[in-house]
Amino acid sequence: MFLQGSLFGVCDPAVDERFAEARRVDLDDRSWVEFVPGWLVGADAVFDELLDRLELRQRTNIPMYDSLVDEPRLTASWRAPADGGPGDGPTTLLGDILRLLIDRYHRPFDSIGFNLYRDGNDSVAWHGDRHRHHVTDPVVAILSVGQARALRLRPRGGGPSHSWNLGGGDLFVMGGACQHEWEHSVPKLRRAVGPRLSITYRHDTAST
Ligand SMILES: O=C(O)CCC(=O)C(=O)O
Repeated sequence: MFLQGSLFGVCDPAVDERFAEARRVDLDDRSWVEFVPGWLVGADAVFDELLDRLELRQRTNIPMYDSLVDEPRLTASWRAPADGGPGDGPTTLLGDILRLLIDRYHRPFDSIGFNLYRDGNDSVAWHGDRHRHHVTDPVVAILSVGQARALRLRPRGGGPSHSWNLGGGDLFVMGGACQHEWEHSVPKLRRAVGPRLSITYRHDTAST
């Protein structure tokens, strides 16, 4: 069964409500990831629509080690209304996806972060998401549209890394102790690559 967006007309983008292609990988006995290749059909239309609608900005003066740097990507964010419900989402489809993720992963997803990697020079360094300091074992779900970029995971502080190429409607979910005990990054690329937008669902409290 495919859930369809309603904004797009004839070839409406759609996601697979059954998550039929989901592949789960246990990174260790506390941390897991789930990869659903091509979960969103019509990802290019969603990419174009979001690029038109979002007010993407570059964050500046970000503390990095001993200096302040401009973040090498553009970002925007959406947060659910404070009434406790998931709200409508920034578009109908993204709101429907938020509700699907709540049902599948049993977490109260309430925000969406958008990250635009304009080309191979844009990146994000190794990190665990900061909300791990107030949410235990948060689940983070990343839907990728546009060109594929590598998302890497390694044990916190270093060690052999795993890599997934994410773009074109792929869904990638990190759960268990991933944000506490693992770090993730999107490395810069030396070769030319087109833009990728990651649509990142998070929850700011622990349970549904
Ligand atoms: O863009 C991605 O796939 C990763 C995003 C991310 O790690 C972050 O914004 O914290």
